[in-house]
Amino acid sequence: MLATNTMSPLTQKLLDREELYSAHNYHPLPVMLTRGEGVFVWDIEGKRYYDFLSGYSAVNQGHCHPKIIASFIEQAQKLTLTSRAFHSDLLGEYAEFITKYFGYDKVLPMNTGVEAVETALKLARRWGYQVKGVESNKAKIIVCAENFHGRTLNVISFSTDPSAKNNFGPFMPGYEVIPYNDINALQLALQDKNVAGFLVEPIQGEAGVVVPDEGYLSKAAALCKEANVLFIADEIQTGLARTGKMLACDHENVHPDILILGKALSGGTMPVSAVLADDEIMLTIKPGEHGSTYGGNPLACKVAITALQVLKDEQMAENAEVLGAHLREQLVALNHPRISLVRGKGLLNAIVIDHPDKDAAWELCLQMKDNGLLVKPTHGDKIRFAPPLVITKAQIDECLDIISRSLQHLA
Ligand code: IF1
Repeated sequence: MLATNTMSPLTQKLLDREELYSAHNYHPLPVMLTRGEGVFVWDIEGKRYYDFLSGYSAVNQGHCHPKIIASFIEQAQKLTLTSRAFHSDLLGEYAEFITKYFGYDKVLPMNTGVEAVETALKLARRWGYQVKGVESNKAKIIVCAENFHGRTLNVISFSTDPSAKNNFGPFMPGYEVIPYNDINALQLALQDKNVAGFLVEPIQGEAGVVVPDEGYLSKAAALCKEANVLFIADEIQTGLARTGKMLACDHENVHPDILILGKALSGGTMPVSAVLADDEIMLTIKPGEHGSTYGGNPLACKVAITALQVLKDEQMAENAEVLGAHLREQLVALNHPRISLVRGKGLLNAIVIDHPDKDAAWELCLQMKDNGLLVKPTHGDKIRFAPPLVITKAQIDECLDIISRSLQHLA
């Protein structure tokens, strides 16, 4: 049976309404969701699916985690926002909790991931001028090709993805793009005395879960230290237990100079992001020089404490490590002629589909949808498999069966 792109009249009606009134900046799979719990989501017809995208790794703790939701409701009925014009009792509690959790002097709380990336870049430049002694207005940040760090004009200035960048110019100067996973290229770029930072994803998510060579992160961090350049890790997607360790950098015992977190920091309830650094870097920004209306709001603080606590209490990193290895092993064992590659770490994985039909990955995703599993292709031929970290082995095996049955339709 061919995958169905057809849907119920009600779903079609809701899709049409969305099409009419909402911007067309995405091309979602034709499914209309209305409820989520743990590893499952339900559509408006009551059909249940495994969520293998986890809200782009924002619901690592599972949809509507009961403890996170309880914290959200409790705080939402008490105090949600004071602005930073006044203190709230929760900011200090959260700041102490998260800085001790990851081992930094301070945190600068923001909301979306890209705001945290922008904040990290501002801190790196400011540190470059005021501490390292970079020439005025000449600070450079090294980034990697195929990066994804968000959608603001500054951040897409160093994107190498035409669909994210074309016809949005003019762009921000001060960035040098080098190949990912290339230590020699980094060593060369670090010779420039005006380099303030190196911004890198420990695993490139949007590029299709590109895992660098063993040792790349630790060598890169060592080279940055030698060159007095800040190693800036964007762990917005790879962090918070997703890759089998609390941070992807932990696989190589790398302690970034600036750590950027987002997505699952709130367990998928609301935008919460954070930048962590030690005082030498963090205190280069003085009162009134950076901020945001919602940054560090009490609701976000309360939710983030619980979201971080349940990761440890429920040993989600350990679970991701074990079940990720099992998932990859079984995907390889399918030995399907159209799967050219299986790669990933922990429960951040992807398969690469090798097929003359450029829509093959999309068709496969439609088939998996019909069979009760939701994923979506990235960059055409890669399908990311990133379920919530609360998934069980039995559920992984059920999903492997769904994937296997769906692949049978891929000639
Ligand atoms: C989209 C995926 C992309 C990120 C990393 C910063 C941000 C993201 C490593 C910005 C956001 C989201 C954005 C979403 C698609 C999704 C994504 F890989 F996670 F699937 F694009 F790469 N750094 N990733 O992954 O965080 O401002 O969105 O909170 O924009 O299409 P944000």
